[in-house]
Amino acid sequence: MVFDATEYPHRRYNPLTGEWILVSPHRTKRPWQGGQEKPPAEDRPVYDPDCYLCPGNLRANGERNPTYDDTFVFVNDFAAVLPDVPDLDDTQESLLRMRPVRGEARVICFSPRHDLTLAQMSHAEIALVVDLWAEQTGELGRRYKWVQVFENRGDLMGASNPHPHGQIWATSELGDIPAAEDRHQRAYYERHGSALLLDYVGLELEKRERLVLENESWIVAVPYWAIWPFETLLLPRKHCPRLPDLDRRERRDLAEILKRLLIRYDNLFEVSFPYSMGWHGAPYDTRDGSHWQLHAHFYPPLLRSATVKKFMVGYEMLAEAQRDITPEQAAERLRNLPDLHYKFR
Ligand code: H2U
Ligand code: ZN
Repeated sequence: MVFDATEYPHRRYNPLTGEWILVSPHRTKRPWQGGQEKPPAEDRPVYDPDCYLCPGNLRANGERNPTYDDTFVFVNDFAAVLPDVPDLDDTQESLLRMRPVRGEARVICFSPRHDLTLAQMSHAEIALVVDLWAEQTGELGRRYKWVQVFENRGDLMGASNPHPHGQIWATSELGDIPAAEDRHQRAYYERHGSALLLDYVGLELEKRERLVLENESWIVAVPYWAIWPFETLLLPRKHCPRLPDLDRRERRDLAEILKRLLIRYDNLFEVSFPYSMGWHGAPYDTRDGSHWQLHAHFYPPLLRSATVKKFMVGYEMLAEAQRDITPEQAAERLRNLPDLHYKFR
């Protein structure tokens, strides 16, 4: 017997977090008689009088949105973190430890149009969202260690509203995932004298089997250690620690590659594709960001059709994450999809 990674179960290592994932490529043909999700409603009006994000409308706390023309940011009316929290000593010796956390949460509308998604916006409109992500990150980074820019898209990911929007949570403490990424990138840099994710970009450009898209400034790959079936990692080709460090060219190219990626995702099952995405830049308590390479994670929950979702249950909850199709197979499917959105065909 010869080991073939497209046939035999194996584990893959995630060098960013130090976690392992179980890959079961022989399992893709199993039948599914479980739950099916409803595909999202596709026809939305340009303006919805009941939407709390549309221009000019009232929000839950009674404030009225301005009649904005492109992007719009406001403080989350139900913020999970607050700026004013009293001090508390961390009782490190106790089994019952607690630490206070300070922060701010904001909501950002990508467009005044209720009916659009990022995939359907123009390059110029997406570039304004990129600029806003960068500007907000820089501003909050002056006061907080961690700035998490993210988007939850679609009912399946628990988005509360289809209006194109994202969120930003800034916190005085690093979350567990960025803390692990920081530790692993730092250790790699100390050992090799180069940045982990820049070396990874080089590897993916050389091997090409997990590459989905590339342009002058960016690449998109299904990472070797991907957990979600069609998970991707978006990375700049050159060293860049944080969103505000991106130059004009990189921002323009980012808008271009984002649109192409999101169109491919929509084309995969011909449905407005649900996902959670977010940016990881160097924590703001680090002066020297040499070890850290900016990147965005895309985590889509769909598995084999618009209606069959991947569940992280059982073994995944109790032992470690698991996937069926290999990252290489997922990358090939994404790579072969057209650049033209299915709605315009
Ligand atoms: P999600 O769709 O990703 O849940 O983001 C919507 C956010 O908008 C959510 O965090 C906030 C919710 O707290 N929100 C307001 O700030 N004002 C409102 O009037 C309703 C929802
Ligand atoms: Zn709306």
